[in-house]
Amino acid sequence: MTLTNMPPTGELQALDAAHHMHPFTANGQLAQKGARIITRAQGVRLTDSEGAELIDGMAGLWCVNIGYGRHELAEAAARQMRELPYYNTFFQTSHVPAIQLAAKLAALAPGDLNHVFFAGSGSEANDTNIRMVRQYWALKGQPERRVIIARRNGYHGSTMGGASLGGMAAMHAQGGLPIADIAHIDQPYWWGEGGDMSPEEFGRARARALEEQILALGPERVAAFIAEPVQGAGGVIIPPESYWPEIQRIVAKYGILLIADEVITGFGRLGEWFGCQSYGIRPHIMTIAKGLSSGYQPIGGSIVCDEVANTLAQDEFNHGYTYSGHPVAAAVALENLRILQEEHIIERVREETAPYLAQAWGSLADHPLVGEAVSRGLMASLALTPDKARRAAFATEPGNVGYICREFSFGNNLVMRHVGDRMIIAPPLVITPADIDELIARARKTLDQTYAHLQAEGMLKAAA
Ligand code: PXG
Repeated sequence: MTLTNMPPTGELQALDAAHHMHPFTANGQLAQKGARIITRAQGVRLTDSEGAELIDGMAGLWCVNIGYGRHELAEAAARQMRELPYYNTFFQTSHVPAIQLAAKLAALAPGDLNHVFFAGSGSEANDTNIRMVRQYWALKGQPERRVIIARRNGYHGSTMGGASLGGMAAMHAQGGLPIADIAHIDQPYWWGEGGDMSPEEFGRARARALEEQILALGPERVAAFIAEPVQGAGGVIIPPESYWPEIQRIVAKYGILLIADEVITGFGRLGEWFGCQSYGIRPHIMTIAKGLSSGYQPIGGSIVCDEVANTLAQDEFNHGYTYSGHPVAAAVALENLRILQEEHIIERVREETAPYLAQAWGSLADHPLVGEAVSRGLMASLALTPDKARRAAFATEPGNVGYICREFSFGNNLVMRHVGDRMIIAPPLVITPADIDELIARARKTLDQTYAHLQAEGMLKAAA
């Protein structure tokens, strides 16, 4: 549909409200207001149905790593659809795109992560991981090792398995989650939960919570620990440097499997191919999705180490999806990886844009409303606070101020999300320093407007 024959915005909004159920949305509320309708995109910019141009500070949903408008991916999809639009890999068949993508991922992934099980999304891949680690221990003669330890405020997807691994209280509150044999420990969120400890002390303490949980459960019952190198949906929580080395030590000590959920941190977000490389983490399994295809096609998967894959190979693994390794999605992912590699996009993040963003975003810390402004690679967050010195929360319900800030941001044509009262960005990896300057200018204006609004409404009060 071109802009010339597109129905008016109001008509589209009415149809949307009448028939389209949005994810993670109070649909009644949205229906009153009307969704903003995005019609086109190029580079790091979106266009809406009214012709306004927005900076996409979230790369879609943390996924459009190479930016919008890359026709090479459209060509790859069209070529593959003409040649072989679909075939499965279940019953002793394979196809070229799945083979090539698996081999490419094995080459890119660190260590002996040499085997790929494909899924349609990050959630599905984490469901695979639950099945896979439990089956691994069963084949090892330790079927009682079933418990997977995860973290509160971690995000691992929205399927029953993924949401169970995740530590989102609001998700667990609906639908009887988590499933059995999942345990949660606290997150390494120093600004919000670190109290009087230094970040390094706190990072070690929160890592040791893993050891305490293992001992409480009984080490012989623990199958795996899963975590995001940097929590994304939880609010871009960057762990203290002391955290991951201590986790790594504990995982090795008890011989449990480590699953790194790289759905957001994979494919360049932290300035390396994988977030694990940025932190020196050595996982047995990595969850991937999003940046694997830059969101141009839905595809995810698990990259698995030799030991786990070779053990699983001893028996039939009773698991798989119709779209595991979908040829069109795999062909598009391959083209995406080619572009990331040949255009040195990840090196540019590491050497140029991440340091630039760190400085520009960090400069927002001088704003009266900002408690901390932090980034790692091209993911960044800031904490809104009524009292910087005390790292205080607002007296009003958590998330109210964040929501107000997000509304101003949207009004300023900047897509910046809120998670509670943290504001977050994760722009396409092709963002330039000039784009970053524009993003920061809009973010600062947004903070000024939010501050003035809170002042006028008497909302600058700290919680007791
Ligand atoms: N793991 C991580 C770390 C994720 O961020 C998933 C798994 C699930 O992937 P799928 O492809 O099934 O969505 C994710 C997804 C948000 C938001 O509000 C984040 C995600 C998805 C939807 C919303 O930040 N991350």
